[in-house]
Amino acid sequence: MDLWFTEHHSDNARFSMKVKEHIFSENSEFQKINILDTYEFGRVLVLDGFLMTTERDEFIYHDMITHVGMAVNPSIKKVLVIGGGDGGTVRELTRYSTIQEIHMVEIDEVVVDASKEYLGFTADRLSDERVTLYIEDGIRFVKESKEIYDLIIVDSTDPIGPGEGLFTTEFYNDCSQILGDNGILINQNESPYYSDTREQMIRATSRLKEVFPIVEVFQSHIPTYPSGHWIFGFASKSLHPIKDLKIEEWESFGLKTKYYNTALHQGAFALPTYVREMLK
Ligand code: AAT
Repeated sequence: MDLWFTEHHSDNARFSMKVKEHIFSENSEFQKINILDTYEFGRVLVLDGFLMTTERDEFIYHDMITHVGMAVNPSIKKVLVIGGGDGGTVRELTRYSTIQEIHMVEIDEVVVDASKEYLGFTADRLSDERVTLYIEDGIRFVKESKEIYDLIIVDSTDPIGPGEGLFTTEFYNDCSQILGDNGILINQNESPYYSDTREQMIRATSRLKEVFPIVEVFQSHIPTYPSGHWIFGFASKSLHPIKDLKIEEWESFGLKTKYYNTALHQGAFALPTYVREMLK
């Protein structure tokens, strides 16, 4: 009999993929973790029934969550990643030889260990010598940290369960305290399409605006996330994502990216009218 994984995208819409093999399953202190091998999307990481990463389309998410900030401030040297236990965001960051320190704060050690074991395509750079891994709640880490970062990437689960506090005004305020004057915060900011994620996107964006003078959102196409239309937030104390884009400097890194490029960077901030109106 065929085995299928199904994610509920709304009360009336579901998304399914045919499973080749169920590789890993564990209930951690924080969430239910599953890793599956699928025919269409390769290996996939599922937390509490929601897809986090797939081998086939993770490049889109990890390119967009990493390179947009790096191209606005190519001098970024010290980066904080909150969440991101699969290691994909850290992998993209380690490609910049100019980055000196990467701190990653992931609440769930089981996600990291399982990713190292079964998802080498994202986790293989967690051993880079510039990376320090903290197994800790990102909310507390940010509140107590005395460091100053150039870039904070919030690579979090959706605002239910352990990820909920990563979408609050208080958390964004704490992030702002540990960002330098040219600091940038990038977050995964949900989707405008279905009603649940739409409300989450609107709320997160307006809370970012309470804290940061510059807030813009940008979009990308992620086939395995609900509706396939996904939004990221860009927040900064001083840098604008388009006016301050450093095309030549970023090109001079010579990175070969599969999704991101500087033309797409500019286009990604051009939003569909219905999304613009939601965020007014
Ligand atoms: N790189 C894409 C994968 C993720 S995983 C998000 C990670 O955030 C998970 O490993 C989860 O354990 C971690 N996390 C959740 N809450 C916290 C917290 N409070 N502190 C630190 N880490 C946390 C993102 C997928 C996005 C999915 C969109 N549908």
